[in-house]
This record gives sequence, C-alpha cells and structure tokens, in this order.
Amino acid sequence: VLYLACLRSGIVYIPLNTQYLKHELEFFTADARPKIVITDKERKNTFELFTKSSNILIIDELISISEKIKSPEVKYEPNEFSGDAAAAMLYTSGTTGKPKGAIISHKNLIANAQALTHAWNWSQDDVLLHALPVFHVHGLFVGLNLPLLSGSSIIYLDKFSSKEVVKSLPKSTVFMGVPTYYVRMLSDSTLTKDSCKNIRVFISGSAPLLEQTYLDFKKKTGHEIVERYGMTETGMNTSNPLQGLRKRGSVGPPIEGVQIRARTESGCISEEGEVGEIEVKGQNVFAGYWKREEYRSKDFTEDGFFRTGDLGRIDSEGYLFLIGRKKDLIISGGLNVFPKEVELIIDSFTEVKESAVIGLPHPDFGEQVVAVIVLEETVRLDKPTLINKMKNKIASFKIPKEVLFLDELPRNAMGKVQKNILRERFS
Ligand code: MLC
Ligand code: AMP
Repeated sequence: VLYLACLRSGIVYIPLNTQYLKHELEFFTADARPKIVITDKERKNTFELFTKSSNILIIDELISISEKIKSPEVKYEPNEFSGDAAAAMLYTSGTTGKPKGAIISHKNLIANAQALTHAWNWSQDDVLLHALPVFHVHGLFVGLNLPLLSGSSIIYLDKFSSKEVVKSLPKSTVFMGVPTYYVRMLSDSTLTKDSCKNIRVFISGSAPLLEQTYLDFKKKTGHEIVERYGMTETGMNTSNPLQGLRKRGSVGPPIEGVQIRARTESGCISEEGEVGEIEVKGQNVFAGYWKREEYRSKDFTEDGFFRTGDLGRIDSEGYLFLIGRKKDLIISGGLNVFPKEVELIIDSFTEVKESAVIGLPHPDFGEQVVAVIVLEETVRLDKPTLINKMKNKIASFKIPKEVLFLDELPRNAMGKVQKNILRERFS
C-alpha cells in the first residue's frame, strides 16, 4: 500500500532490505537523504542516531490510521507528473564496495509492466502466488506491477517457504521466484503434477537456473520453467516465450520494446553467437544513478545502451545465452553480494593482511560467498572467530559461508588478484 501510495502521489520510493544493519542503513540514509523514513519501532532509534533532517514514521502507527483511509470523505487523487519523473530508487552494485542508487521512472515501470503483461499473457483472471521479498525489482516491480496493471489477484506470503508455496499452488495460476525457490520446492514431497494443475506458468530469474533444476522440475510437475533476465537498472529485458520455442540454457529473446546486443572485449559489436558484454536499450532502461552524472559515459554507450556487466551470446534467432559476468558480483539465493564490500570489512581486522572474496557453487543458493584470507605473520584467526566479528557489521546473507586461509594471493603481472585462479582451485 505504501509503495502504491508513493507512486500515486509522486513520492520517490526507496525500499531497503530488512536484513540491513545499522552501518548499512546509515550509508543509505546519508546517500539518499530521504525526507521521510518509514520503519518499525525497533529501528526507530537507529535512524534517529544518524538523521536529523528526516521525518521518522512508524509503520505500526500508519497501519492504525488505515481505517481512516477507508472513509468515503477522504479523497486521494493521484498527482500528475511526467513519465520521466522518478518513481523509485533502488540500490544496486558498486564495484568500489558502495552501492549506487538506480533512479527508476514511472515510464520505465509502465513500459516494462506492459511488455511483460503481453509476453506472459497476463490477464485479470490470473492469481499470482507471491513469495518474494518486496524490496527488490523481482518481488516489487515484476511481482506487484503486473497484477496492479491488470487488476488481477495476489496470494501474498510474507516470505518464501516451500511448504507454504506448495500448499497455495492449487489456488494460483502464476508463480515466480529465484532458482533457489525451485531447488527447495523440488525436495518437497507434496509437489506433484496435481498440485500444479492450475498453474499457467512458472517463471524464474535473478540468477542462473541450472539445467538440472529445469529438467527435474519438468519431470516432477510437467512444467517447463520460463526463464527471464533482468536487472535493477533495466527491469526485465528478455524472456523465453510462452508460446514458441523455449531454449534450454537461454533467457530468451528481448521482450517488446527492448533492444539487446553484445560487445566484444575489443570494443566491436559481437557477431551472431560471439560472446560479449550485453548492452540494453529501451523504455525500460533507467535514466542513471543518483549523484553519478560524471560516470554516465562509463555506464552508457554513446548511442544510449546501458552496459550491463553481464557476458553472453545472442544466437541467430535473437535468443540470449548468459555465460558469466564481467562485473565482480556474487549472486547467492538471488541476493547480490559485492565482494569489495565484504573484503573491506575483512581487511579492517588487524589480524588480516589481505583478502579476496569469491563466489563458489552452492547446492541451495546457487553461489555462496567464500573468503580467502592471508593473515598477518604470527597471528591466528579461525573461521568461527572471523564470522563472529563480522556479524554486527553486515547483513548476514553477505557473511562468508566458507573461509579459507592462504600464505599469499595469486596476482597477475599488474598486481591484480587473480580471482579466477582461486575459483578454479577451490570450486
Ligand atoms: C538468507 N540467508 C542467505 C540468503 N538468504 N544466505 C545467503 N544467500 C541468501 N540468499 C541467510 C540468512 O542471513 C541467515 O543467516 C540464514 O541464511 C537463514 O535466513 P532465512 O531468512 O531463514 O533464510 P531463508 O528464508 O531460507 O531465505 C533464503 C531465500 C531468500 C532464498 C528464501 O534469500 C530469498 O527470498 N531470496 C530472494 C532474493 C530476491 O528477491 N532476489 C531478487 C533480486 S532482483 P544466519 O547466519 O543469520 O542464520 C534481481 C533482478 C532480477 O536480481 O532479474 O530479478
Ligand atoms: P540486480 O543487480 O539485483 O538487479 O541483479 C541483476 C543481475 O542478476 C544481472 O545483471 C544478472 O547478472 C543476474 N541475472 C538476472 N536474471 C538472470 C538469469 N535469468 N540468469 C542469470 N543471471 C541473471
């Protein structure tokens, strides 16, 4: 309701992950300088510590006034503003260790919701089973905007639990989630062809869907999961078609109004099938990052394509196959972790000489955060102690699941840590 209220009144909505700790909340508040902070009672004091200029409202108190909102005397007309006006700002990747705010306009949201409505044949009769968090693009824009635009229904779960999801599948027509959701649902014995008989489409995105998960899901339910590809900065870019060929291992061709291309390392536009960095253009693509105007030429090409940092190839039928990332990013259970941010925390401990944080395969989360550490001479530090030291510093999903100790990190001739060597050695 808050999100919709912001959209209609022209307030720029900035959702934050509820797992963030004080240090992270402080960064976002200082960077965004919000006029209003809406939070729970527990976090009120935290926000009061570092913001003098924001109004801090408590969510429970807002809920208690919701009765008044129902009064017929109170009229809430949407404000009028241009499609280019900012609708939301979502924080995302920062190679320097600091997240950047992506400014997303009303036009971006509408264009993407319309294109997806068409791509996935969304109608008023659909019932979306919604189990995603609503502080990221997937659960917020894809999960909420499509039903809002079509006037269809949502079965809203507070968080993902495979038991609850499988229980609600018979009443739903669409389910969407990150690959981890499908991995977990597969181990639920109550997931059967019968429990999925009303489902029109299962959609996966935010991280690579393993071929094995796709095949196991098809065997168990009869459904071929539709994989799509998106980003905070662009919303959804491509999707395998509902009708027509779904290519395994591909995230499909671009959806309506979106252009994609690949660019090789030498700077040329890739030939058909040739791997390159994926670039995207369309009404779905954001205007730029908050307070980063000077970096625009790094983020966008001269002809207005956004450089995604993802690596892939496009086949003769326009289908995109993602094969990796140029950016140093780990996606664990659909949540992004920026190695630099974790390295900065680990390096701040006096026992540590240097560290490299890498992503390694994980059966549940797809990828897991792993820290490779070189200690100062003659000191000792074990995994539990390190993890404990990190606990009040960053959100727990960013804390390494594994810690490995080395005498030195492999470096290339330029002195850059060779994370590929670490990944090969330890995977
Ligand atoms: C939770 N934990 C994780 C984690 N989620 N660790 C690594 N990776 C994750 N994704 C940790 C917690 O910090 C906690 O640690 C422990 O696991 C248990 O927490 P939990 O809350 O009980 O976990 P669970 O409910 O099982 O959550 C896992 C999950 C959730 C997969 C259900 O992470 C999730 O819903 N992920 C989806 C994220 C998402 O919406 N991504 C879309 C981004 S948009 P401890 O130590 O405290 O016990 C985007 C664009 C696009 O990417 O294309 O869509
Ligand atoms: P975020 O910054 O949270 O919006 O994450 C966007 C990133 O998620 C993209 O740049 C991709 O690297 C990754 N991603 C999204 N969808 C897929 C997908 N279907 N397969 C592989 N990676 C994906």
